[in-house]
Amino acid sequence: ETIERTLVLVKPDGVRRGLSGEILRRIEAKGYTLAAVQLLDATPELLAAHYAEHEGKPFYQPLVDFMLSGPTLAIVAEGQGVIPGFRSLAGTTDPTAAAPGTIRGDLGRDWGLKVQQNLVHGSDSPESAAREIALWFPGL
Ligand code: DAT
Ligand code: MG
Repeated sequence: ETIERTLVLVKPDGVRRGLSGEILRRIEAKGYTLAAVQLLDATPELLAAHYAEHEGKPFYQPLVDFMLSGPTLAIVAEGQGVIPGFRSLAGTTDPTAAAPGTIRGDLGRDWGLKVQQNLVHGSDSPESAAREIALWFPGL
C-alpha cells in the first residue's frame, strides 16, 4: 500500500507568531511523520499556481497579499489518512467557527477579522496533495 502524503503550510501569521513548533508538534503527536520541511518566501507565481482554484473570488488578492507578507513553513506530512486527518486537526476555514481542540479553533488568528489569517493550509484531496507537493517541493 502507498503511504498517503499531504501538503501542510504554516502560513505567515503562524510563523510570525512563533507557532511553527506547536503546529509541527500536533502533526507528530497525531502519529504522522514529516517527509520534508522548508521555510521559504512564497513568490507570486507559486501562489498563483497554488491558489488557482480561487482566482477571481473576492478574497483571492487579499489572500495572496497575506501569503506574501512573510515566510511560510511548508511541510509534507505522511501517514494513513493524513489528508483528511490533517484537515480535521486544522479545523474549519474560519477560525471563529473552528472547534476547540483544532489548530484554528485553539490558536485563532493574528489580528482583525480576516478569514485568510487562519494559520494553516492542508491539501483537500489526493489530487490536490500531489499537485501542491510538486509545486512547493519540486525535487521531492
Ligand atoms: P481551506 O484553507 O479551509 O481549505 P479554502 O480552500 O476554501 O479553505 O480557501 C483557501 C483560503 O482562502 C482559506 O484558508 C482562507 C481564504 N478564504 C477562504 N474563504 C474565504 C472568505 N470567505 N473570506 C476570506 N478569506 C477566505
Ligand atoms: Mg483549501
